[in-house]
Amino acid sequence: MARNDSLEPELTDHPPNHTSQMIMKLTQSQTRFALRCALALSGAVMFVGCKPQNLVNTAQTGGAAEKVYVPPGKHDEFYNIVSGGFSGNVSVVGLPSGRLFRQIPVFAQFPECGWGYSEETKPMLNTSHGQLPWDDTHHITLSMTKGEHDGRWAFVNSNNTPRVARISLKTFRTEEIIELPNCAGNHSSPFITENTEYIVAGGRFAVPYADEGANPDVPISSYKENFKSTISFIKVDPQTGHFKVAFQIMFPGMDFDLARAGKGKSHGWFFFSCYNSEQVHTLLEVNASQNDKDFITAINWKGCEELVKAGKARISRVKYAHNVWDEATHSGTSTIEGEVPVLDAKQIKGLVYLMPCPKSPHGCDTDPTGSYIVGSGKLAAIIPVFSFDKMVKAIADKKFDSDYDGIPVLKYEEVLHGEVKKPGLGPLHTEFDDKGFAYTSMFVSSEVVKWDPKTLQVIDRIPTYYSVGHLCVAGGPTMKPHGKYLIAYNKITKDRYLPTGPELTQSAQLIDISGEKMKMLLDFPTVGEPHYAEAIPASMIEPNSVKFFKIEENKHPQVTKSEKDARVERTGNQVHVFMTAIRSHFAPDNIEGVQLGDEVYFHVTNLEQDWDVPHGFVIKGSKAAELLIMPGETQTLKWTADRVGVTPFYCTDFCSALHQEMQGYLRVSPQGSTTPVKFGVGDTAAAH
Ligand code: RUQ
Ligand code: CUA
Repeated sequence: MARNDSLEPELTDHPPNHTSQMIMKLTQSQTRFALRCALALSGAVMFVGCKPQNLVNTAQTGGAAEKVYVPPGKHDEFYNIVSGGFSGNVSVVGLPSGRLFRQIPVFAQFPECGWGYSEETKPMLNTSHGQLPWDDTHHITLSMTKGEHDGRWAFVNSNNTPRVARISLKTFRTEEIIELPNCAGNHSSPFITENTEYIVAGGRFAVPYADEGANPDVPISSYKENFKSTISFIKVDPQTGHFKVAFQIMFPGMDFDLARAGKGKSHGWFFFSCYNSEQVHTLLEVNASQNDKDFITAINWKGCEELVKAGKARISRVKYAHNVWDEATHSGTSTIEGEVPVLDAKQIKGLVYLMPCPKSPHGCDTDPTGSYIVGSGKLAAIIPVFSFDKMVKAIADKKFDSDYDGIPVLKYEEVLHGEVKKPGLGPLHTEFDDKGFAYTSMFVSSEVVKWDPKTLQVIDRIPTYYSVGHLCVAGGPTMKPHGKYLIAYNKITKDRYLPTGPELTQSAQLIDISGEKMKMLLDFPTVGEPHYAEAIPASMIEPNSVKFFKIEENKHPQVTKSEKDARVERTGNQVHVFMTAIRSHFAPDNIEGVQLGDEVYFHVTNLEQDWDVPHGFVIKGSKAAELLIMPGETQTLKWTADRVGVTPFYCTDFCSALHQEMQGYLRVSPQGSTTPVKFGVGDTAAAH
């Protein structure tokens, strides 16, 4: 079969090792289809082998290289803000080049810049469990105004210990992290409303509530009675971006997976996919695939907001951390919050409905007009598209099937716009372009399928290498997609790159969607395992990028604004070094009078007032990572004097021709020694 001769699912270009994996993931109803594919596949392999096929398909040749080539000195057209999955962080990639510019540390300690190691950044990783060094990021959301990107912030979730973070797109730094109480497995998160009114986060695991008065020590087998799922609405301050958990909605135990806000006509609603409507607690692989349909949960959040305002929510007393970075003090603070309003989905009549959705839905995506809601059942052989208008009508006409634990279930046929037939296997996520088309990732059949949301006709398909998860169309989740590129984030790369032992890199593949047919342009390795990503035109971010911090605005309590103020102070067994860094020396760079067992705090201020001149600081035996101090900033490294002698310190960032000279010594004497505290630079060492 020649490529793209037919728009029927076609699997002839995958290597043999992929077949068995595919078949394992199929349900009975799909086996016949899969067998046909497998037969075709083995035929293809016998004929041509898999390598040549790969080459043919990748090299959509002629001009692909040119289209991704950004000549030296020129900038990329888009920023791609990409979740790092199990790296715990976020990466910033240029498109179309695929070049990695930065990793933004968020939920994982990051030794490269001291995130989570410096005294100022430690509070950012605080939680009700204490300081956590790692988490798992899944989804990126960019801030919006009137349903369009506004280039202010990126938001990202942590999945394991439920938190949501806000990243400034001016400094590319994490500015805020809030923990979500009454929640476990923060997967359906963070998703955003049209004007960044709320960031919304749904829990994947139902758990017994452990708030005031509740006893969470219950048998796991009492899931149906005792386990609850929670969706959190986090209010975002329109000026500062600061978070507040405005309210939560408690649901019967079901697994919320993904979500999207309504837009335009459906603004005011939120849609969540959920699986495990069976409410099982073991071997979900089998037990949670029994029901033919799970649900898309539709929530009228504007109505919920009103109820909370009217004082109708129960106040749940719980402890959760709220960490805020202050750009003036260059420091984070962590506050433990104590309560959150909770609504019960069963009791808020008229605000929550369930739409049946086939086969354990994963992705739940709304189109740019807000008319359609696409559910992607991981095990379904079709893609159901729901109509917002029909949903509103079905609610008005009371077209209910039944109720699910007290929540009305709408009739499938009454809310369905239609089904995309034979889209491929294992639909996961859908994105939208600027011309009104939809693109769905097919995990099992490793391809992207382009279709028309109005007619539900498949228009084009392109293979990915392999097992694609999320897609990103630039501006895809907004009301005004930028289009042009689609990036496929693949889970498995197998034979695509030079092998690196048992672990292979995940990959991103850049696909040109400007024409009728999709064209693969490039694939490039990623950091960690990207789940979702967003892309935004560079022109919306680049002009606002912060170049340095103004030293006169530095309000760090231990700032040293000029070299003449550099000093060493002892209080008990704590020694505070107020140090400056400027090309190419530290002041002071000779320090004496420290004693064995002292806790030494190096408060280093980078006095540079110029773009791209960070200084690093580290001292031998440091149990923290280095500091990487931006121009105008102050950061603190804590170090314990654990042996007598003279210990060197140096700058780790190549800052000038004399960077290698940017070094110094600290003398440690025995406890009780009479060596006076003495410090200096040049020969000005003064005794104190
Ligand atoms: S997920 S690959 Cu964590 Cu968004 Cu679907
Ligand atoms: Cu400062 Cu190298």
